[in-house]
Amino acid sequence: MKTLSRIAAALALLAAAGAQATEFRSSDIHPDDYPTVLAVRHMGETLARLTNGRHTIKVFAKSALGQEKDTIEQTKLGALAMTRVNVAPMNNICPATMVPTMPFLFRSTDHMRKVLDGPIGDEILKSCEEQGFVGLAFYDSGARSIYSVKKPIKTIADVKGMKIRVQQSDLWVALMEAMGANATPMPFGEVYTALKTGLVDAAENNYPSYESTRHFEVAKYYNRTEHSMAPEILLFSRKTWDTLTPQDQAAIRTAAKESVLFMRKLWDEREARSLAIVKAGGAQVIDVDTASFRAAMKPVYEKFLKDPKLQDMVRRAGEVK
Ligand code: BDP
Repeated sequence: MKTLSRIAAALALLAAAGAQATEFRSSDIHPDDYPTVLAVRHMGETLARLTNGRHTIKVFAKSALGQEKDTIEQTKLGALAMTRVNVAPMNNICPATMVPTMPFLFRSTDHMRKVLDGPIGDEILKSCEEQGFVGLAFYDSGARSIYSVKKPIKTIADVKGMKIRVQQSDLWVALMEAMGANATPMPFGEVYTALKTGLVDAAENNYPSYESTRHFEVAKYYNRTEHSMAPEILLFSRKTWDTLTPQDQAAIRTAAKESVLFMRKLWDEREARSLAIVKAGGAQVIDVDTASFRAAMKPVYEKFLKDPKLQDMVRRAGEVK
């Protein structure tokens, strides 16, 4: 009996040693109270619960570990376990992420959520594995609109010749050029100064980012172009992933999926709050003739969706009711 329990104790010790306790580091460019940051923290709590405290997540917010392109690189190398970024800086790396970026693809928030929760979303997440990333989930990022410093935008003609900051992606450059603008790609952290010094005339984002960055103080016209609903993506390092047990991988996936629902609730609240803050701060929300923008987007689809697989995803996305 005694020998048996000693063996059992030794086995338990061995198992514990094999399944190491880890604090996974995750990065985000947004501040501590932003929905994406809170959602990954929530995911960490779920993960700790599912693994009896063996695994946790520490979120480094406010670009503490770098801008999105840097943290993507670190995640690929395994120097960082996770990163939460927009799909834009992944567009060149993992082409299927272009699909949910495509201009005017989603009819509504509900439509976007349904597509990303279904097989198309899963296919996009999976497609990043070859590039060294395990795609865990998408988070909402609302609709992006152009905000300008000097004059409001009512139709596409008003955009002609404007210098507009875009995320670092070839697709985004083409999208803005198709509107007649001069696209200026740069990291998020440089946009405030670029607007302030006149390096760019405008930028584009959702209400929460327009508000949290205080961009609304320099660019007061928020023109509701709502040209893209490019979502956020949660990426895990494939290098780190491959060292984990299937049970731990499953726990991470479950925790990530749970955080999506949590995030959506926060997101809806934050959008409303941010809109109120920017309006109180003097921003003017301008209604736009979106049809003129929509009509100009054909070349973007033609140029970036040459791959029949991607074309098919866009077609199927359109069919999701
Ligand atoms: C915000 C996204 C963030 C992007 C940023 C940008 O949440 O991931 O980096 O836009 O425009 O909405 O760069």
